[in-house]
Amino acid sequence: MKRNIRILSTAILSLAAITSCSSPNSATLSPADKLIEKIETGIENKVIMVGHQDDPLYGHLWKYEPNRSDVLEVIGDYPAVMGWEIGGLELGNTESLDGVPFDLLRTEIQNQHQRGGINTISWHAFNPLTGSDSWDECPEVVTSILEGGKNHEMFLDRLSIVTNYFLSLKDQNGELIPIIFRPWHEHDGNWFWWGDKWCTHQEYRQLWDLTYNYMTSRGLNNLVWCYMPMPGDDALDKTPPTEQFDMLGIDAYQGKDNVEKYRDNVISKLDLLKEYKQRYNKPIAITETGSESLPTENWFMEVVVPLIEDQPISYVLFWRNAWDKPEHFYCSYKGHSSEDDFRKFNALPYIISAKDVVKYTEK
Ligand code: BMA
Repeated sequence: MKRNIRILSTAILSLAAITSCSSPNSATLSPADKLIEKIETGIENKVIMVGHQDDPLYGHLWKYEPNRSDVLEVIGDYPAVMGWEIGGLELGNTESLDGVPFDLLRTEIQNQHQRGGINTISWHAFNPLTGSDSWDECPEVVTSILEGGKNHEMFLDRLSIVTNYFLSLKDQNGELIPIIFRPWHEHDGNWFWWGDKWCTHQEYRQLWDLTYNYMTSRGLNNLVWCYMPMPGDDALDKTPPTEQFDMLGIDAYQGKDNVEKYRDNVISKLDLLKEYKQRYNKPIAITETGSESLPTENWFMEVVVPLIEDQPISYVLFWRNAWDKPEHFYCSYKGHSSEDDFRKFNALPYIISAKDVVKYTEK
């Protein structure tokens, strides 16, 4: 799914079109290329897609009820973008670290694709060195899984399991479903074993390279690789080569009622994103955000809206509403005091949910 391969194939297609006197058919684009085109079209049309993590799988105090969704119950539609988590898949587990069965997850990915919506996947990978989870802050893990490291083969096995799962994400016609994939996210912090403190910039790039090359070589042409630029990084240093990523995203959370800090953080990260957008000519998004338990009144309209209106972002994704932790929710749900505010947010003409994705993102 390298950009230069795309350019080459576009050139071949254009030539074919000239010789056959017909226009290039979008059916010949890879699933990833089609999704990138949709994302770019949405930005050109100045719409922002609303996203929610794990939306139809579970919500505030409920889980696995077919067709249920906290967002649906508040706004009358599913989110345009659904985020999913695969941590634990690489161990051969049948359920994710959040207890979600991967078979059920596949079905919901297919449902979201079928309704015209967009899927994105994050991966809180377990620590291959200690066996603990991804928050196991620990040096030498990345070194141990790179080529020559003692866990390299083990890591390739894990990549293989993840790749096999991605290869199983197919639509009714047997076509691979496009996915925005966000591996090795939030590497600017130190809370994950791939965090900034735990590996050099070069090792991080090698980790990305290994992941990208392995998965691509196994035939995954449905992944839109999303890289998170690092604030303060004066570029090109940690950033993967341009042909190894397709879009850019940031994650930013509001701590308890700390609105000012959140604003400053989002503004500076968006500035960085736009700088990268310009430099690399790739679409951008707010790939994770939220304020746990939504303590700030009218948070969506008064805090989020001023930050995102007029910004050239593809989507904004609010983090999950856990079924088993009553305080751990980032999106509105039926009965919560933020309901009206979230409805107003979604009623803005430029905020779109699942039913409008095709209309605004397909040419
Ligand atoms: C975190 C929290 C955790 C969860 C993880 C992966 O931000 O929501 O409870 O396990 O994401 O989904």
